[in-house]
Amino acid sequence: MHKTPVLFLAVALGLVVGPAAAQGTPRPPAAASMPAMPLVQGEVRKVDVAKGLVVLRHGDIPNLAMPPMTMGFDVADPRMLDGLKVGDKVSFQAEMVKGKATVIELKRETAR
Ligand SMILES: [Cu+2]
Repeated sequence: MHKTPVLFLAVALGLVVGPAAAQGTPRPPAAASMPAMPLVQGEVRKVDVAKGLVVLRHGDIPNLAMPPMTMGFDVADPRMLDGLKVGDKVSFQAEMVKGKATVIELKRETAR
């Protein structure tokens, strides 16, 4: 079919390696010495700054062998919760710390 001109245009505009491709796909485990801590997508359901707790509806967390669900997490640093609101979309990394699921990295998506 007539795909060639479209593809050419996409390449010319730099769309082939655009942000959409980079965002959706989980990165393969990093080589070298970086620990393979996957970024997980989530949505904020509740924030409790005083207790350092956040309830997230989260996607698959491979490193915790956890399927998608809604649950509470401790946060490694309460400052992560600054300005966080119910309904915010986040990407985060979670780890078991002293037997509790703990968010060790949290980034608000800039969508809104
Ligand atoms: Cu969970």
